Amino acid sequence: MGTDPSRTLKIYEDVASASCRDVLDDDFVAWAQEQMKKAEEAVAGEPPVYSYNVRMTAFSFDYIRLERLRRGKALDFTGGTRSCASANTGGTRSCASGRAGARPSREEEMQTLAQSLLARMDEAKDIRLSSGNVKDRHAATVRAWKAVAASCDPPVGGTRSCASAPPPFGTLPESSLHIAKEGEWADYRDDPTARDGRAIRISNVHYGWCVTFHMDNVKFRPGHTYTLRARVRVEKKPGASGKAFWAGVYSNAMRKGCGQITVKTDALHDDGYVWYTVATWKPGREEYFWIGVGQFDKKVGAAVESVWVDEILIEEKE
Ligand SMILES: [Ca+2]
Repeated sequence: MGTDPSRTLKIYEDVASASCRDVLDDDFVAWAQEQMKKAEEAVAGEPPVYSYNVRMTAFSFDYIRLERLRRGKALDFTGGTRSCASANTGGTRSCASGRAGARPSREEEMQTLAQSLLARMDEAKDIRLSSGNVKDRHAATVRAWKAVAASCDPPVGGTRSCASAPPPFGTLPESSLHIAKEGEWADYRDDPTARDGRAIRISNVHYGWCVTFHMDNVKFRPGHTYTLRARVRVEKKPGASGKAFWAGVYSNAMRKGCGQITVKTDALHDDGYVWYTVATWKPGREEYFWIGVGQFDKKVGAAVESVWVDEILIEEKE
C-alpha cells in the first residue's frame, strides 16, 4: 500500500482529491472494506449492536470509495483497471482477461454503495458528512447520493434493471458534477428528456462557473489528446437574445483555459438536448470542467430562463 505515514489527514480534506490519496490510497480503502466484510461475518449471531458497530465503522471507507467513484475515479483511459461493463465504446477496447464479469460495473457499484450509505444514515440518524464552514456539502452530497441510488430500479442484492443500455465509457452523469451555491445557482432536477431522467438545472441569476467537474480522479494517457463534450439544453426566454451559456476546461496549475465555448441563443433551434464539444486538449494537473449561464448585464438580465446539463463525456481522440 502506498499510504504516506508522514502526511497528516486533515479534517476538511476532500476524500476524492488527489492529495488525499497520498494519505489514504485506493488499495488501502479496498483493503479496509474487505476487513469490514470479514468483521460483519465474524459478528453474525452476536447481539445486534456488534453488527451495528461494524456497519458504522465501515461507513467511512464506503464513503471514500463512493465519492471517488462518483467524482470520476474508474475513468481510467490507461487501460489497466477499467471494469468490463464500462468498456463498451465501439468494441475497440477489450476487457482485461480474468476480470470480466467478476466485478460489478462502476454504475452498479456506485448505486449499491449509495443505497447502503443512505440506509445507514437513516439508521444512525446523526451522521454528518461535513460541518461548520462547509455545511452545504452535507446536503449536496446526500442529494447527489439519492440521485445515484435512484438512477435505476433498486437492485440491492439483485440484478440491475436499467431499461436503457449503459452509457459509453467516459460518461459522467450530472450527479458527478459539483454545484456551487446549490439551490440558488443550480440544483438537481427530474427531467424526462435527459438520458437518465435527471439533470442539473442552472438558473439565470448568476453567470459564473456554477457547475464544475474536477478531473483529479480521471486517469489520462500522458501526452494523448482528449475531448470533453457536454449534453446541454437551453430553456429560452421569450423575446430575449444573447449568450445562452458558456463552458470550458480550466487548468488551475497553469492558470489558464484549455478550451472554451460560448453558445448564443441565435444558434439554438429548440429547447432539446444537444452535445457540445467544450474542449479538445492534452490533460495535465488540476484541471476542471465548468459551465454557467451566458454572461449578461445585471440590469437587463439573462438571455435564457435556464440551462440544463444531463451529462458530460470524456473521450480519447484516436
Ligand atoms: Ca443525467
